[in-house]
Amino acid sequence: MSHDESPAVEATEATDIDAVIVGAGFSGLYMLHRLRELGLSVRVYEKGNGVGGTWYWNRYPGARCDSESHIYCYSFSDDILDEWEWSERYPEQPEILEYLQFAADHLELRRDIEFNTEITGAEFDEASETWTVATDDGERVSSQFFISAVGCLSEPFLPDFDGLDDFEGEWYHTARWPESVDLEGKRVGVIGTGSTGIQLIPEVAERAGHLSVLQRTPNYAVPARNRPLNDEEYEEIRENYDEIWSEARDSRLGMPFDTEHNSARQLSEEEIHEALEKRWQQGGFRFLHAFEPGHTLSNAETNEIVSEFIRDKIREKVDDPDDAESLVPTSHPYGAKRPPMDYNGYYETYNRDDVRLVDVDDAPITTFTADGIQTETDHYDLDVVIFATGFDAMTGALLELDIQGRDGLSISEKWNAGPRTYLGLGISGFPNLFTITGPQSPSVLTNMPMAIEQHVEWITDCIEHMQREGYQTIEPTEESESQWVSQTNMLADNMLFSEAESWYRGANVPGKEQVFTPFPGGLDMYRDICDRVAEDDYDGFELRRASDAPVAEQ
Ligand code: N01
Repeated sequence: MSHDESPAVEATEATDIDAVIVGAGFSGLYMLHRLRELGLSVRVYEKGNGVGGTWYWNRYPGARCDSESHIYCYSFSDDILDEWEWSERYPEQPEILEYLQFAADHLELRRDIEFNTEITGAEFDEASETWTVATDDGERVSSQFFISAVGCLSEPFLPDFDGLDDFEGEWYHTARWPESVDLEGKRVGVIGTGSTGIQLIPEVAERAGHLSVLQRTPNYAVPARNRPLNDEEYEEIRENYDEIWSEARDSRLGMPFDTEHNSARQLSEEEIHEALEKRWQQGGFRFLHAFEPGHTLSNAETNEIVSEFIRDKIREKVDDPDDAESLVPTSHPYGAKRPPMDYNGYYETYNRDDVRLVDVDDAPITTFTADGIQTETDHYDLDVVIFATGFDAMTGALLELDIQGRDGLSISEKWNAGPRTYLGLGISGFPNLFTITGPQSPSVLTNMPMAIEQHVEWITDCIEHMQREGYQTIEPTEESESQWVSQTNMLADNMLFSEAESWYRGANVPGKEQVFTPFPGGLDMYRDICDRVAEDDYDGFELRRASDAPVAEQ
């Protein structure tokens, strides 16, 4: 063991199966279904006590998906599409959870899932060319394939505030929200105004006696314009599903929305305003389609027009001019951070007498006390504090698995200067490890189920190919990995992402290496690249037969 003295997996008797999958959310469930169809023996390990992944853990008031419900679901099964009906334009957390439970039952997936079980380590054994995976209940399982379906936003990030242990009130992180929390009449503080905070804050204001929102950076919230879906509308969606999915698959964001192909530069001021107002009324991610989304995200001039349009809308909604200016984002361009959605009057919430905006950029939080939060200038008395402070995104949950590849090299050692993958699907030095929506794949920059289905289907085809051709292992070459990392960085450098301190770049976690992690070229471009790689005999990967010299070096 050359790199890490402690083995990831203690040596005891292990069981043989074909594939281990970690996580029973959208990705893990579909991966299990597809590999079972190939005839593989598969086991899924899930740390929660039910299916759902993100939608199992994020139960905070107001939790809802910003992708429209009719496309935030599996497209692969006509049965599931026929039998399920979404009730609103954007699905609420309990409904998505119910949907995933329904899909798991429909596909009879639960018998291969071990709930309440955490992976404590995974180690690649070079002699047997298999993975040995250990769980927290002492089980060890050996398998040919090890597949991470842990998601991109799964490891909560809790800032390291002084004095939190001394706080005598209750505190919660939104991504570990208990079954029930009573906020009625209490003095509540919310830290964080990202997508989660913006969904949560109006709901908490309704329940709490008094709410203090501790904001460090204001954000650009666009109205979602949620509403119930009526029968005719649903009928039309059902009739057009083939077209909807085909457009979604061939789009940049995995969403079948018509895009204006104009850049703002070609339009008069009046035409620009009209285009933006039309999309503002449509709401949600459709707003991002007022101009070609890639253009808005890469052209500073166009972006400034869009950003200024939103700033004016914020000023119109907030009564107090000081609060309005504090809520107007100026430190980053629109879209350089993940755009949040406003479902229920986020900005108007600050017009309530029982809601106070606290600018913790001007006067940062210094410590928690027994009865609240002390900033550099004031003390806020609080009964409950809610951390809407986000995630150790993209890499956090994967690194938690303590994966060791060839020569005992761990992923955290390999990634000490930031994540390195080939296509976000595989990692050199880690044979037969697949990472669904891994770093450097489109994932969070798209409608997630579309990105997940593309990955799961690519992995399934790859494993089928290996079985057919008699290969034991597949692993990216270091060269292809380096090229992919450079290509992803180059695309990101040509966009405006570097102008925000975002979780896309790991900038939200102190000490984390700052590298832009999702592939920013769009799902359509990415799908073409992956298809070409497969057609070209898995170009950039090395395939080996059992205990053999390489069969095909690409
Ligand atoms: O987390 P975030 P999130 N002191 O990292 C603040 C997805 N999502 O959970 O901006 C004070 O965006 C931090 O401040 P700043 C979606 O992809 C999806 O909201 O760093 N404040 C920020 O305001 C989203 O982007 C849905 O200055 C501190 C906030 O906490 C992603 O999840 C719904 C602080 C964190 O914002 C993450 O969103 C909800 C400190 N020390 C979320 N540390 C769907 O629709 C952090 N903050 C599917």
